Amino acid sequence: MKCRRCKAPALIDVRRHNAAFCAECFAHHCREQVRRAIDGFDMIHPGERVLVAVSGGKDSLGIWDLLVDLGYECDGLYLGLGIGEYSIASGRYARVFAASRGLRLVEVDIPEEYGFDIETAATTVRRSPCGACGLSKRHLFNHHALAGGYDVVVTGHNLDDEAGVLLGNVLRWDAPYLGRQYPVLPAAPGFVRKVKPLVRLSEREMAAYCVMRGIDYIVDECPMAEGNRHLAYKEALNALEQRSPGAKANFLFGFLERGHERFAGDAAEERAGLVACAVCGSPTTGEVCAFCRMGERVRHGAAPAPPRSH
Ligand code: Q46
Ligand code: ZN
Repeated sequence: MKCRRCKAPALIDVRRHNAAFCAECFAHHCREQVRRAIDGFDMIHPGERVLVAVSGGKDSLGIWDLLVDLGYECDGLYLGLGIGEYSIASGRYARVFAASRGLRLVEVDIPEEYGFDIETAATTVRRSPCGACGLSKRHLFNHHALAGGYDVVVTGHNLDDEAGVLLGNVLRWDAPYLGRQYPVLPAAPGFVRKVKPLVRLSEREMAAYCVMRGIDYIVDECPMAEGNRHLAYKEALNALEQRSPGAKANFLFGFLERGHERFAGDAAEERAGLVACAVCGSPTTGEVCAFCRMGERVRHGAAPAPPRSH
């Protein structure tokens, strides 16, 4: 097996591209995929301040590394979720990576700053842990990006993540979610732009990228991930990909190119008519946003304190 680009012995094959690469050319391939995603979807403009949502896993550390290599000015934001040993270890990986590259990592510890951890919040409001976690992450990344004057938030969702979520949304024909599923969510009053520059790279490519670049990341899955429906969707897509390389990318990019527009109206309708949360100012449909309501209930009905910004 030879590298497609330089003909040296290859270290990894990428079946959906019918290609194999040596370590150096593989890093070039990953950068190219990110560059094409950014240009193709108009994600980040020159001179903008970028905030990377960092979890300590391969995708978030990998995209931070790739963006810095591509010349973007990016800081990281790590959220301490209070998920026991998993959170302690993942924070450590994020800090070590940032220090090794001389990058700025902003840290927000949810139990310390907001008085609850994800598991307790989930039980109190009778949501799944991932539901409570997702709500907290969306809220806090947006809140801290606005407070810190960033233009855009980058998340490490990869091709497998996005295709898995799409499959779930299609199985339920969830029109507002389908309308929102796009690698760029534009800025709106109270919302910073959110982008997913890893949409053209698979989970396997990101793991290989980190190994080849010497990036140490948390390999253990979050203990709350069990029972997450998306895992089943990803497995189903992996079985299809195995039989027919490229199926996953065709499914996702076919939707983005030909299907998404048909649902865009459903998502826009949802964003219209939002008002500012009485506690934190974030856009919401009710008087107090879901994040502040959740915190309030966990703290046993105490009036929610306005969140501190960094
Ligand atoms: S961290 Fe949070 Fe994930 Fe853990 S609780 Fe679920 S959503 S699985 S990416
Ligand atoms: Zn709020």
